[in-house]
Amino acid sequence: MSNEPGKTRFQLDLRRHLRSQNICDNLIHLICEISEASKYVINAVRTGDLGVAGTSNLYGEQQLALDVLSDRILRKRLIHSGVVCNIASEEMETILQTQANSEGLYSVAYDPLDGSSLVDANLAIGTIISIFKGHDLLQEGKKQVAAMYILYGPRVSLVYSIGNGVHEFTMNQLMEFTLSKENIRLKPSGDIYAPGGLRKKYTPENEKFVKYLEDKGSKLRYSGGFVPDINQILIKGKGVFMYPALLGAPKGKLRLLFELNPMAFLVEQAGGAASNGKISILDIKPESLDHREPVYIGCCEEVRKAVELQAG
Ligand code: AFP
Repeated sequence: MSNEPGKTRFQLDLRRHLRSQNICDNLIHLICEISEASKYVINAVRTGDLGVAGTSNLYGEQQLALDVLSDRILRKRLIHSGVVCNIASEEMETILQTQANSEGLYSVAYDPLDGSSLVDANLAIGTIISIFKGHDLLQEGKKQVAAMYILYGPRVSLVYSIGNGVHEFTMNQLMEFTLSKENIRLKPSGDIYAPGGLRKKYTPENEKFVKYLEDKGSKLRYSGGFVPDINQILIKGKGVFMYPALLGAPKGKLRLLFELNPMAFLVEQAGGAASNGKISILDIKPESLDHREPVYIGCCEEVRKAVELQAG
């Protein structure tokens, strides 16, 4: 198989691509099961009830019927896969143990429908997945063995890494994921930026960073969905996303386990960087399931500049 950066190959499906990566059958099975589950999630997104479920998650956020349904779809599939011992979801309060013996098995943390509040406006959203070997989910992100997301946009795409580059697959008319971009790479610097959070709550350091980006000619490209925003950076090969500490919210908004770790793994695999402003996202040991961190993620040069400005 060609490893040339940016080389496009059609019709190679996800399972065959995974088989060529020299990884164990259980991990191949797990990633394929998640890709199958995403087909039911996209169906729910396209046709399901847009109302609230009448319940809330561990952050006290109101759950949409779609959040609850997507969570059930993924959880069921993971349990029945037979290769998962522990499951954590942004929509569940505690870790679900499905098998006591973790030998040869995996643990999965996921956000079933990130950005679900955008569905009523028919904007792009996604599923984010983080995979560890064994039972421990509260480990540094650098210990992930795989990370992936599925983006539900005008097209459905799946981007994964098992620590050997980042690869994009696109769903075809038969609902199969076929390879559309192999070995995605980020440039050292880029000219698009996606800033999350209310600007009037930015600290002076983050105001300076935005000014730096604007002065160097970066264009604003923020969708309000973490998956499409990170996907844009990966596919365009440039840019930076930030969700900084805010006045009154020193840890920002995004969750380490369900959002930041998997995206940081993917972006670093593509040659980019991810930091909380001080240290690499992948070096942070989660204190709890709901651990949040500020984030600067994307091209190395912009992330380095953000860290430099945080230091004052
Ligand atoms: P939800 O999962 O609650 O819809 O939040 C979406 C999200 O976590 C992420 O997808 C965005 O990057 C971020 O929030 C947007 O937050 P702001 O609306 O505060 O910019």
